[in-house]
Amino acid sequence: VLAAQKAVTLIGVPTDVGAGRLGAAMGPDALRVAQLGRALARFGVDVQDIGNLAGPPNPRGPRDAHGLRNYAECLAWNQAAHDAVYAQLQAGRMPIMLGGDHTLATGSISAVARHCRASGQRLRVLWLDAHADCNLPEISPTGNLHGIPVASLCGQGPEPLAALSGAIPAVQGPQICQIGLRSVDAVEKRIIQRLGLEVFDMRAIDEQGMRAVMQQALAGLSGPEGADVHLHLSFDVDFLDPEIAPGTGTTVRGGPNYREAQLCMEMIADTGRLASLDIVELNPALDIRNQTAELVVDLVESLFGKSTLVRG
Ligand code: B3U
Ligand code: MN
Ligand code: MN
Repeated sequence: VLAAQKAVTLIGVPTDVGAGRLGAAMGPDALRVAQLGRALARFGVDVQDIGNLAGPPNPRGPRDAHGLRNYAECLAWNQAAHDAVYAQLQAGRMPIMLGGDHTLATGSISAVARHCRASGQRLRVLWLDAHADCNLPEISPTGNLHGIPVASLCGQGPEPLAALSGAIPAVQGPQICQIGLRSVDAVEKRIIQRLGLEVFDMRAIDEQGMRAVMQQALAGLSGPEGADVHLHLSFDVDFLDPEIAPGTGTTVRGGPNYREAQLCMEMIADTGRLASLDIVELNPALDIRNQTAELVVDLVESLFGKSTLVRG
């Protein structure tokens, strides 16, 4: 196994309160139907599935005075995600959060940031997504909280969310590397710059290829120089091209194909530093015979070292 941990805990977080359409709340069970746990156990990983966290239902509310929809419910779910992820990190296990919409990364990554602060590790976040997710409440075109987690983690936006890790900001912009972007709002482009995020958009992948992009994104992680790095992967399923991954709420054409996605995961596996993972925005109501969930399981297998040959 090439992940940093041999003990993994699956944490289902069944909510779509941060999304614009319903269905991502069924993501955790679709991943179980696709046998995610069994796939990991085949690599000799000790897999524990603690089931689904509980939280408020989706009120499908309008935008509030700050421009956000379902804010109180989002906060409750993120607090629950934070607590569950932190407990698993403290127990020395690798948390895999099964979302749920991408708002939940505020909770999970806040827990990882808290853990890294306490243990003196350096945190690196890889954010695979078609979107930048760094809107601010006032400028968000939709008011959906799954469009703001990166800004929240970097200390922008509503205070209780930004403060979940116990420190503001939970993460510095340059610690976050976004890959696969192809739908970024005009104001978000300025926020990306202001926060200092590292971004490899689809144009970078087109021009340089996935291999060169991942080499840059993962620079310094392998070997002794990366020994104290905790690598967190936040995997929004809409990162993938909709031709191979239709089961997600905000598809954008022109994403990585099957081979590019596999290479991306294999190169992350090669670092040996992966220590926590979010799988978010899987929407079984939009999927075809659970194929997107099965693809995600296939890719997570690569993330845990299922490559063809022994290399290096
Ligand atoms: N940037 C838009 C669209 C969006 C972001 N993330 C998703 N969609 N999934 C927004 O609503 O903030
Ligand atoms: Mn996202
Ligand atoms: Mn997205």
